[in-house]
Amino acid sequence: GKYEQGVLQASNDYPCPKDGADFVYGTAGFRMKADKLTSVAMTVGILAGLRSRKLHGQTIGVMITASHNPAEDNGVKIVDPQGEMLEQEWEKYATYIANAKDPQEAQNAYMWMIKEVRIDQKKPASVIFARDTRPSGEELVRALKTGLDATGVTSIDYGILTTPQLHYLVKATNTKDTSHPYGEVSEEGYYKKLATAFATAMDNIKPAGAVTVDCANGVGAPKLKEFLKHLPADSINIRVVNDNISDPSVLNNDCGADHVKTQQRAPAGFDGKAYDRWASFDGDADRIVYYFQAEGSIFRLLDGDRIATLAANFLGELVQKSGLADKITMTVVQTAYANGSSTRYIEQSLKLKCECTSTGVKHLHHVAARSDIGVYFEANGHGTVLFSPQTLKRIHTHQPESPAQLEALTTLRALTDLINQTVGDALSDFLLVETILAHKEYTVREWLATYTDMPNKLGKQRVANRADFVTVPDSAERKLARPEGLQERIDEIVAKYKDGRCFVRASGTEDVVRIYGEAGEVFDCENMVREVGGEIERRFG
Ligand code: 16G
Ligand code: ZN
Repeated sequence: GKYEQGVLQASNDYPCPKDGADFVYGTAGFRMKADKLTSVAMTVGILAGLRSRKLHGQTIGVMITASHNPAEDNGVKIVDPQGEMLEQEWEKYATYIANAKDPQEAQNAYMWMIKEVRIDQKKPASVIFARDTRPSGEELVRALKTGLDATGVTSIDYGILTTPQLHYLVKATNTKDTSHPYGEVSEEGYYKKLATAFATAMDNIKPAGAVTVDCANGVGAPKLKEFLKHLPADSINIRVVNDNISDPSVLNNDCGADHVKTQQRAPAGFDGKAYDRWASFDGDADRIVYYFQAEGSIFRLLDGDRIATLAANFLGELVQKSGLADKITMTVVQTAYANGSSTRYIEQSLKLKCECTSTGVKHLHHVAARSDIGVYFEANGHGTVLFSPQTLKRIHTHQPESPAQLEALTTLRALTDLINQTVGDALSDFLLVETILAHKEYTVREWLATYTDMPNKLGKQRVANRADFVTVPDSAERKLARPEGLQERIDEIVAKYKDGRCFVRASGTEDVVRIYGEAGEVFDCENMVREVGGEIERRFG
């Protein structure tokens, strides 16, 4: 073989830690304390190269980030050719190579992969990579590069980027010589694509007034500022806060989308007056939530559910006004954590199809990709809109029959460029929301008033073994198959509360089970979730 010697050498340079860390490629790739991750980054280089060779030299991406986690954490994640997440089947290969205990085992694992997946080592391999602002990223990049170089992979280091920017570049690279290039293959090209689309979508429309963006002191800050240079002055009235990327200790600290969503309160540095519009990105800028304070400092969150309903509403109107309503259907994809009122609003007011999937971006993305237009958002603010290739073609070839149809169609076409269709993108989603608010002349208050959330609570409970909590297949995690009898007991509790809904699932990211509940009254909701939590603590804690 060609590169076995290289693999041996590379894992000599970056040996697996002696305490035998159990690395697992999960929903967010590998993620942990950064100093444990060096050998893993090297093996990801090897694996990304194999993946590229397997796919005939198509370019694969590697992103180094730990998103909303603390600054001392880091992570490594592989991006497939169209900007999607790594195919699930390959997660176990990534796990397998990362856990090779010594150089010899690493070499064996590599050779096993070549045979198992049938990889032709003579095929070209190409990988592009980037990292967020975490200082540990530099060392991880060196390790990654060692794995790539050792196995003859052509690579490009894009330096510091947001996660969705890297996804964009992967797709742009792999489509550049096709009849439908996704965009110019550069960071600049990404800004130009968004800026042009935004300008078109906002043509003759008055911007929605001042907005403040909390960038979690992460990579979103410099990138948002860079993007703004591509916009004509006064096309948006924006202020960027929490933009300190020189002090790692402040990254995601008391700020950012995850903090705002889980704490249900404004970030550090909040100085908004009543009804001022604010948004928060997370640490790698793939999530966004909006919020404001009502009179009496009451905090109001406009989360992923709100962005999904806003986007679905507006896109639906555009499709109709363009004269495409009988040719294009739209689906909204949510998880069980979506507020029940948002689901009812989508089905009953917007008259759209709504589907519920398991938690995790790949599940939502997959279901959304089956529709003409698939709008998907997790409540936590990660989401986007997918247009099927056929739908894109329809939108671009449709002949408008009136000036009004042309106007709607022009905006719709611009939105297909404005929306990052590879993955949730805080910057792109931000521009989408700003566009919609401007068109609809909505204030945050009017946006919130489109429907009223059910009182809800997200609790968690430590248990002896969370793997004992198994959900029913195809239930979108809304029902437990095991532990035996627990679901029946939950149903009994829920039945006591008016309009109650409650489900329990094991977290994929924390050693707890999560308990989500909704009920007609705040007081009932609190009691119901507490009662279910108590039951679980007593029997399984
Ligand atoms: C991961 C998922 C996120 C999900 C979260 C749930 C991806 C890229 N990320 O962060 O979508 O909301 O897990 O966490 O899929 P939990 O399992 O702890 O509730
Ligand atoms: Zn993120």
